Amino acid sequence: MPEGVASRHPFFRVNASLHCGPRRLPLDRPLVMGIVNVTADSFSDGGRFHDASIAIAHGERLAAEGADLVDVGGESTRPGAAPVSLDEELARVIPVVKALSAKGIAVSVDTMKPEVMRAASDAGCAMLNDVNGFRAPGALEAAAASGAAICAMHMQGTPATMQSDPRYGDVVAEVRDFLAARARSLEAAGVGRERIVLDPGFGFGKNLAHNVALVKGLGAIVSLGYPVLAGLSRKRMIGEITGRVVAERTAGSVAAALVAVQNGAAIVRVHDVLPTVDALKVWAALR
Ligand code: 7PJ
Repeated sequence: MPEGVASRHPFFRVNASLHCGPRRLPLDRPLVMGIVNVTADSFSDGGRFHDASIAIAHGERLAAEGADLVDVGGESTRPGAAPVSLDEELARVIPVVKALSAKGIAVSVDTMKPEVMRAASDAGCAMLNDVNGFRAPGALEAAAASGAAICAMHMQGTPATMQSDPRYGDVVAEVRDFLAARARSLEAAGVGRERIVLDPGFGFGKNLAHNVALVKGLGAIVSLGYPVLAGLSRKRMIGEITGRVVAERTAGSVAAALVAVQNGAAIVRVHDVLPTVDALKVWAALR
């Protein structure tokens, strides 16, 4: 990333870093998180990465394409998806975390289950990423016991019900206040603020108007003072705006990632790492 990005951007800060156990991820430029699904029914990968060795190869490829970290998930949060048992989720995720971490790749684990958080920490993960915001009993304690970075996301409702008529008074203020409260709870549980990342949770109990308001109003969440992660890649809102099916949402997703970064996102969570990395290089050089 060219010099000067940090000094001319509302969030990127010279010398700032995200603490992920012994590792530090720089926060003076936008970071790219690549998505590795180890589920049987994830809507955009069709279960192709169910096999651990395929997921490991996919994670290595995303790292080679320039991902700063890869997010490994074994539980689909698609509306109406079948719940995954603890044993099944552990069996899917932990071998992938171990293998990718052993190759020096920073691995995030997308889970709502405290037992998976603990096993993933033991396996060397760099980040725990919970779409439920560490609200399950024992999740705050598991976050505190880990040295990993902690990404807390906002979700209204549960994955099974969240897309049936979500409602807000002021979506930006409600999401901001929820995330501020989760950060306070994490810190009270013993998670240092240099480990905390916040995420508005695009598409999790939000309709298109809510998602658009959150992208435009991202600055209100950025101003809480924590790095903000934005996950817009291939989501329904990209389909609603472009009229494209999941497999044709790369360009729309790259555009969304750029706008999120422009509005202060520190990390973008994406399927299409290579085009996103290139787009961010051009963004940084031309802005
Ligand atoms: C997100 C996530 C997101 C974070 C998923 C999908 C659905 N974790 N896990 N933020 N989305 N932190 O990738 O479409 O937006 S699963």
